[in-house]
Amino acid sequence: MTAQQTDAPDQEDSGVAPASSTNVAADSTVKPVGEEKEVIATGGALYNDGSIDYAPAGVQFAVQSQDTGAGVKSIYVWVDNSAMQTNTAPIGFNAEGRHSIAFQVEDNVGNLSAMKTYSFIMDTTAPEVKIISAFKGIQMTNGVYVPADNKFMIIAQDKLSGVKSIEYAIDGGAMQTYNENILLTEKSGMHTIVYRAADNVGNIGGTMTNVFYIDGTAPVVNIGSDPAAFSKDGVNFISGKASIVITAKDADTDVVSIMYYIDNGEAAQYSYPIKLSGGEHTVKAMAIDAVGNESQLAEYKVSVDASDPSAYVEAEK
Ligand SMILES: [Ca+2]
Ligand SMILES: [Ca+2]
Repeated sequence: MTAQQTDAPDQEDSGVAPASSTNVAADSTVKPVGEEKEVIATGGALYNDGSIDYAPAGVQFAVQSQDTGAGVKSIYVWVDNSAMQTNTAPIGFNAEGRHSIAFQVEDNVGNLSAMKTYSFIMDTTAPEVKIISAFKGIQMTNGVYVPADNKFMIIAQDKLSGVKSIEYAIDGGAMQTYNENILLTEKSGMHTIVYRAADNVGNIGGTMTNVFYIDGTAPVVNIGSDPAAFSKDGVNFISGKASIVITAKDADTDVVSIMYYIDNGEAAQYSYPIKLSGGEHTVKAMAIDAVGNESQLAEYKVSVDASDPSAYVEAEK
């Protein structure tokens, strides 16, 4: 059948007065496809990435023909690898992937046009989309915690027509276009980011949901002693055998580090117990939680009384 194309004479040599006919019903929604104006698409917008057209599911193609002479008699098409058919209706496709329509037009006096082929890629799959947290969240029993200044990135991939847009919304707000990393401005507590992506032929993925918690509060640090100090005249007295004890609690996540300083010395990692020499001392401490929040420096002044009391007997005279 394909040998017919070599027989096609040049239509301009027909010498017949100009007249035209078309066998495709006019449709105000039709659009030319690529450079092959003979093929038009209906039922969905096409996208061209510079090398080939992409079409969504449901698209149909019609072959337009025109003859400035005796008029068009038939359009012959070869759809993908199927046998030649006389085309009478728009051509639809089911499978995702590359397709082709080869076509040839015959006029009423037996002239055949050259065979042309239109190729496109059907894209029926929405992009895959995922969200990535800059801070690797801390898993607690009620959920995953991130710091208040965390950033989220949304990444979408589409293997055919490509990603056109990503949208997201925070805490039930309006969907907005994703252009750059999402920088949180929310406060401690539970939050939700919903997000989705669309490809260039209009396939929109399902809405994904990311639930997370913000830990925006630093631990609370307390410095004391074991046994407890004896307070006298506003001074905390402990014996040389007592230990300095530092505790820290975090409302949302865990305390991962407690640093302490004695008398403005070098910072050290706290481990129980701390023993002090006799005299006046100042102990300072700070704690860091699992998402990196640092507490204020807590301060504790203590007087270590390392001398045993003495007892004496006074002789009566
Ligand atoms: Ca796609
Ligand atoms: Ca915290």
